[in-house]
Amino acid sequence: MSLKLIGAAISPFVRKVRVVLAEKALSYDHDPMVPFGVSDEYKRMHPLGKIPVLVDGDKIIPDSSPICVYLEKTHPDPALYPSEAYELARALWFEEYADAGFIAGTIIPFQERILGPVFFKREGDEAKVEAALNETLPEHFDYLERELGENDWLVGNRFSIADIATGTQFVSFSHGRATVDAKRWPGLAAYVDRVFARPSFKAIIEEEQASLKSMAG
Ligand SMILES: N[C@@H](CCC(=O)N[C@@H](CS)C(=O)NCC(=O)O)C(=O)O
Repeated sequence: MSLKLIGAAISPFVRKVRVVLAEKALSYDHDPMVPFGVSDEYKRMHPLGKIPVLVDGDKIIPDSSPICVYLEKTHPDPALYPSEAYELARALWFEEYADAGFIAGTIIPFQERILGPVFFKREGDEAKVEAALNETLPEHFDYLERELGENDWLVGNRFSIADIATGTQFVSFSHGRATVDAKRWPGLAAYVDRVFARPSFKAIIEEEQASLKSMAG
């Protein structure tokens, strides 16, 4: 049965699922629906009216986190979730942290520099960007730098859902022309480069950059 992913590619949560699909070399149909004025039919699949939703035959899964677990269980190879209890708990923690907390800072440059001006035709607010960069994000970057230590990846020193969930937020951040200061956070800056260089992320980033460029005109 073929998979169908619903949701615009520029959403960090849709991107998270697309990276999992790419890591697992799964093909799928993609409906790039934007979550504004969503239909009643869509709300029957996702009562919150958010993206993404995955459809697998008669199975409907809303929300990126259960979608990624579903893909892991149905296509276990390569494994993107640690099997050891503590590592699994840590990976799920980083996923929750990125999805529900870290995003509040990383999305601001994208919202104010791209989403507002390009999609909603409103002027971006650089003061909000400065506040995110100088007030909100430094403590998150300190935390991630500390958690990475000398490791290449966040959990068990193996690429996992923790890196996908965190990495997708850094992609939005970079679309907003923002970077991690490598002098202040050398480990984190190198980590972001490492995540972006993975073939799964790289292809998706290049595709999104091209479509953002064409939308900006
Ligand atoms: N926890 C959800 C978050 C999904 C989410 O917030 N998606 C945004 C797009 S990035 C959305 O659909 N927003 C529309 C809305 O909130 O009505 C997930 O992981 O799928």
